[in-house]
Amino acid sequence: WIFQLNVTECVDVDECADSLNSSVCQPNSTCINVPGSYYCPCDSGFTLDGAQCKDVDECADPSGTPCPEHSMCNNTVGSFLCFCIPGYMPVNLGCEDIDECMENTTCRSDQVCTNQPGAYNCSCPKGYHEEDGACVDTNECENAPCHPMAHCWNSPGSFSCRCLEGHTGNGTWCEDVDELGGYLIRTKQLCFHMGNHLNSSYQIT
Ligand SMILES: [Ca+2]
Ligand SMILES: [Ca+2]
Ligand SMILES: [Ca+2]
Repeated sequence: WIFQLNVTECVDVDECADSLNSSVCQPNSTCINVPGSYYCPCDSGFTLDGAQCKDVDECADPSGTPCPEHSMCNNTVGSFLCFCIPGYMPVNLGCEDIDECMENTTCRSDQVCTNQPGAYNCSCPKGYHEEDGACVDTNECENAPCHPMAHCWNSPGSFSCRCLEGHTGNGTWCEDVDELGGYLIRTKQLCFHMGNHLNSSYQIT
């Protein structure tokens, strides 16, 4: 307070005036003048620790990281930064998976690209396998996928099974045509005759 003799009132001293500001408050605080006094609240991102305004480590907040999902928190003096982790890119204040498969150079031209959260996968198409840096046809016939009475035909990316001559079926199962056919016909005839006897008014005398 400065008492002025010519008036009967006290005039507040602005301790925050530019000429004084550098010395009145501690670093990282802002001087706020009030009638008869002043105070020095810490700037945003700083907290009072004893007589000092110290940086807040936002990344060490026990209630959780201030950064969005799939990002890393980097503490800085007075603030903090969030970096998307590898495989993610910043979108609308968050981090979203990069669809690496949108780039047709991600995988080899003979491979299939599969996007995954934070990653991607390059693999050979179905029916092909990786061999010396290329996708080559898998010879499925080596594992005998067909019926024993069928031929296996390997083809690029696939295979087919065909029943041997004299057999019927889809190749996964095959049965002898003549034997089975004859049996079925005989069975049907027998049923037909029996049905006639049972359903008609024919009576055994
Ligand atoms: Ca900080
Ligand atoms: Ca991805
Ligand atoms: Ca094949």
